[in-house]
Amino acid sequence: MTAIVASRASAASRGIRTSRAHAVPCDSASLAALQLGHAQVTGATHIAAGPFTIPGTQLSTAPLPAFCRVRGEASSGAGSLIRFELWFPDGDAWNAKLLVTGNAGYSPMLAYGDMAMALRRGYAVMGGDTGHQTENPDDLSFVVGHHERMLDWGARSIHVITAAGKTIGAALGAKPVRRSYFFGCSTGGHQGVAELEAYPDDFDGVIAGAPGNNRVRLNAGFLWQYRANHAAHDDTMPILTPASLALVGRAVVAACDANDGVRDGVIDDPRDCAWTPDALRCADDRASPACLSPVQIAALKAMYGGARNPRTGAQIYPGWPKGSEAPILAPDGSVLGGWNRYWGTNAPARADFWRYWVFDDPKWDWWSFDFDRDLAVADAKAGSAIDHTSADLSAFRRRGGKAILYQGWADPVVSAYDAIAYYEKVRAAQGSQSATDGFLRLFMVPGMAHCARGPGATNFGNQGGDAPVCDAEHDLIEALDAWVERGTAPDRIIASRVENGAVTRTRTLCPYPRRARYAGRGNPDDATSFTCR
Ligand SMILES: [Ca+2]
Repeated sequence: MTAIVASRASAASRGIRTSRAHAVPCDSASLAALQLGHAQVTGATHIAAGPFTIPGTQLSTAPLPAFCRVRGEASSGAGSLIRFELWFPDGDAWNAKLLVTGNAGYSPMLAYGDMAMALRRGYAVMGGDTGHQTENPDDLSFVVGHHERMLDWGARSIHVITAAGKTIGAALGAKPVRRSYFFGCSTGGHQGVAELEAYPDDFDGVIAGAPGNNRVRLNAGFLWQYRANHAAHDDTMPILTPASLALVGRAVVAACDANDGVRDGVIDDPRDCAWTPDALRCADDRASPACLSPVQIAALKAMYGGARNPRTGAQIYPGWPKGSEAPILAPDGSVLGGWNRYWGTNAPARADFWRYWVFDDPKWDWWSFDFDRDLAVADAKAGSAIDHTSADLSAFRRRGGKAILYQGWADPVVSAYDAIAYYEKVRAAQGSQSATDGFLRLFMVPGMAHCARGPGATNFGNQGGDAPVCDAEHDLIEALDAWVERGTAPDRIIASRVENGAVTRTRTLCPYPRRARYAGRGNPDDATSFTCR
């Protein structure tokens, strides 16, 4: 408070006029004078209304209202540097709430699309770089010799910048931040779950999509896929190819699409799908583009089965569901999904994770990895720093927090089965479905790949832009806000399928374990033909 008073005085002494009485103006000197504890404002710029060019890209956001763009640095201790931005809407536009966005993969990139979306709704929004500064977003060597950066990346960076953001927001708006929310998917989902567990006072509400919070095991899952897809010690010839996955995807959908009562190219719940790879076995046991060889079938079965401890047989990470295999192409031809994005071609996906986060060995050999002994090493070294899989969310529940988890059934990155396993663990710790429903709900999304897109109805305010209808029944942030502010829990979320700018299908998403069931009559492209049961 002292700092805020001091900076008001300094602004006044320089004759700066502000549109709001007592608000700290949007300029670098005034904001740099704020006492932020482990953070410092390094610059502030007023941005006029209009499209905003996303830093480091040629892309622009949709038009934004005028805002103050604050840049800052935070630190959780020696060796830690976390860069962040906070965007604060002009004038009376601020809704007195702060929304903190999460990250993707191991990238320092901010979720500018999400920030723009929330800014337009009146939120002060922020995002940080996880404590990772390298030119190449996939360079994972930044943690070598810096264990604290692993801690920052996993969760602590969000905690540290959120504390700073609350003070900066209060200074710019001349009133306290009344509500704070977190919004992220993938690594952002990981960060959201970490916040629920480790920093339950940071947020009144958390949205965590496709959470990668079981990170060591997730990367072990990728490694398992790679090894299943190659003859031992042979990195040259994958057993299954993207074309094989497309073949499998077509067969799986043909076999199981109608199980849910609607033939729409989407398997609503892959647990109902009894298809097995043997159905594609080549008649003469020789591989052809139209069928699978015995070796390919064995590889596919190993992948569906998921990683297991060779000594105990315990599941390390579940396999990926049927319906998540095939490459998904965007209209521009880019590949959005499919196992091939993460199984690695000549080296396992995220090999650098094992090299730099676990073994400190740039020459680490994935063929020597032991899924018993070496996984224990990984759990102790990296898991202790970055995994957030505790079922104890009681502190978050006690403080009145609300959390929405969501997960695509066709996600080839985070296995839907792992997201469900985490949810069920939390529910068991709560003791009942109703106690869990009171503060935490998981929405499974049929036909959605990683965080967004896919053959299903996958738009509900989750992909850097507003849902087609921006209200609590159709949009994640609005749903969370209604739950926190008014106690209106999301009993369903209506997702839309948007093609060429038009809504072509709507579908009800239900709080797990309920599913949207087709009533057997009515338009199957209309959410009103489905009920949660
Ligand atoms: Ca279907």
